[in-house]
Amino acid sequence: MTVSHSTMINDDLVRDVDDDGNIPEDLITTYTRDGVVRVRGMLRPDEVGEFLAAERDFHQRHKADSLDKAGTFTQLVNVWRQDDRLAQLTLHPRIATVAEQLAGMPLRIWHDHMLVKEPHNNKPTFFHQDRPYWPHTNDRHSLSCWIALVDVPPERGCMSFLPGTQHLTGLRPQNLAEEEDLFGLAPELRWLPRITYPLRAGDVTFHTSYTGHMALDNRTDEARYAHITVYMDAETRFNGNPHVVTNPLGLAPNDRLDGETFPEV
Ligand SMILES: O=C(O)CCC(=O)C(=O)O
Repeated sequence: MTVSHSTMINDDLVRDVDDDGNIPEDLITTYTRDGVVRVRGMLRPDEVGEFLAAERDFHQRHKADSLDKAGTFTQLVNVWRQDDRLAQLTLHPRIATVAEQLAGMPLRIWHDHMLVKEPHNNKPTFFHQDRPYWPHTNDRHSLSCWIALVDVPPERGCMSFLPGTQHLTGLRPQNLAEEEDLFGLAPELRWLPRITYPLRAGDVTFHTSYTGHMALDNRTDEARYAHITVYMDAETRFNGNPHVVTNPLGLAPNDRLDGETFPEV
């Protein structure tokens, strides 16, 4: 389908954040209550243009290396380690400042990833939590910033969240290609109200790593470019389990996740 409004730049920019990364107290309250919050106008239009160009270039050059083979999206992980322009996005100080206000503690980068949904991809990303995938211990909090680099209305694959599920720990990792997996583990979640946040280019959402979430399929004629920066408690240690980010690093259980791979923000 065709989405008629601008798909590149938020031309009637609404900003919930100033250039230094200060946000109103009520957004912190929303994040604490729901485990998710939308922050509009995180990136200025000039920044969106630069980062989208970098994201498109990188995607064209590397899409064959996608970790996802199910056709849900192109998933390219730790792009900031390979591309200087994208490093400026992942390490963006304004975004990190907001993340630390929400988390209420010093943070490090865990990893980033680019998630591109091709036009008419016909595949939602089904409900899951993030934290069960990760080889972390000694962590008090972790959260993702989902950055829209094009306008992402529901028709192009924006995210929906299960508010309050940030308190649900201890589930095994869920399969994001299986619609029923999370609900099979926790049937009561099916009846929670869901929050869907359409995003203009440059808007973001932050969700905790336990907040259940999904993304719709892309039914439009344009690709959905999202860049996700994942932050973890600066005290996080490695629990010894396999993960694509830590597998090459030769870590021992209980090692700190620090150094240049996991910089403080
Ligand atoms: O954008 C998507 O399709 C899913 C994103 C997601 O699950 C996440 O950012 O944790």
